[in-house]
Amino acid sequence: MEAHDRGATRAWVLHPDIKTEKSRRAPGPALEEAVSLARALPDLEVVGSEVVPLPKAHPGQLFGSGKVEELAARLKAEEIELVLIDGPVTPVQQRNLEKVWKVKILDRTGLILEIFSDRARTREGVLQVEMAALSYQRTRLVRAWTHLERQRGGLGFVGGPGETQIEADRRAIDEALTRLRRQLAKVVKTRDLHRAARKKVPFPIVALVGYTNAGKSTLFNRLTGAEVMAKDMLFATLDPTMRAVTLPSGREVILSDTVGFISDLPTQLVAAFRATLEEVLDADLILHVRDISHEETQEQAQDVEEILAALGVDDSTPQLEAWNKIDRLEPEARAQVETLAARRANVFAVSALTGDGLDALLDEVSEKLTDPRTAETLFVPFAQGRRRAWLFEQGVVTEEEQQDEGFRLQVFWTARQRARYMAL
Ligand SMILES: Nc1nc2c(ncn2[C@@H]2O[C@H](COP(=O)(O)OP(=O)(O)OP(=O)(O)O)[C@@H](O)[C@H]2O)c(=O)[nH]1
Ligand SMILES: [Mg+2]
Repeated sequence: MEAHDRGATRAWVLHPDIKTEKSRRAPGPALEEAVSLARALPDLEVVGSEVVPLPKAHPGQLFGSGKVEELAARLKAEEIELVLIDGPVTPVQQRNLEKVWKVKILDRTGLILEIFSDRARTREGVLQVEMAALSYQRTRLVRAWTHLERQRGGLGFVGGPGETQIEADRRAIDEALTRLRRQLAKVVKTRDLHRAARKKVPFPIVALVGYTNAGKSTLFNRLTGAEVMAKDMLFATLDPTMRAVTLPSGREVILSDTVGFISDLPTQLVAAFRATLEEVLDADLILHVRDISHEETQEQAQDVEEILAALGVDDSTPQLEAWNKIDRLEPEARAQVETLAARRANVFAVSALTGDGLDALLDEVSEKLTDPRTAETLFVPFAQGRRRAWLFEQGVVTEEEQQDEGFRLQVFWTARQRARYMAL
């Protein structure tokens, strides 16, 4: 979003509460989250917000005509320039509403893409956001194409007055996507090399994951003494950061802080950020940070688990949950949360802000990482070079001898590494 000379863009936030929607969210917290998302964009002033109850979505204008008129009057009186609609808006609905309301419209995906694009700092981050935005634009072109009508989108999307123009736009997008994919592959490769180098350092990797604003960066900073931006703002962190830390037990680990998750994370973003998100697949331990003081903490945890599962994280990576922000709870609620956490082996009630509960959590992190190792002899045929390379990457090879048909290797590894090798 561009900065306006005459101050912030005046914005209005709408959460359509569609009764027929299967994955309907509680409207109150959903609207609150949408407003937080809007606030996460710079140079934007959220003038007002509201839930719009809808029996069903209208194809042409999303809302019923009475509501559209009513909102038109309000938006005009408030001099609104941008309306954020927390949900999917079809290109046709968008064009129609922009015309009657004389405002610019951004839907949830468009808004999240704008935030990501504002946050991207590294080359990889910038490329990933560009790819996600283009893939999104492309789907809007395809849909508009069936209507052969002019349309505009939130990120200054291309408009095309007819089939040929749209076909041309689509081709241009495809070409741009191919270019980006190639550039990204190069960046990822460099990073993979760094990662391989890091793997040689025998420190296990602990990945912090969680819903946006759960307190990952606050915890990261507290444990590492780093100064990653931690703010009461959605998607404060975009680019992954890694730091070595010595735990109280003396054990050294590498802690990684990364982008937070959100419900209905645009698929284009998940696809584009796969490389970044997949770092958690490589982790030796996943630390799921939850804002236990949030009214939707349960739903948020479920969203995070779904995204982790979609990325391919399975039970082979040990997981711990940090129920964060206990300092925000009333004494009674806090005692209850602490009792509940104490009963579960992998759950710890903590406050990243005050430091409460962190010692117990870190002891368990150390504990979980000291997997017993065993020695074993393996035979790897020449044809399985990839498996042999993996063993070296993991740093588990203690001896190697070349034979007629392959290599005989002595390894010293954990049960988890063994299982992963077998699955290769
Ligand atoms: N009261 C309280 N506030 C906390 C605690 N941990 C984090 N916060 C606050 O919660 C907000 C979000 O914290 P971050 O550390 O930026 O959250 P994050 O998970 O990194 O968020 P993203 O980077 O957006 O995914 C900040 O205002 C923090 O100060 C805590 O234990 N107690
Ligand atoms: Mg963060």
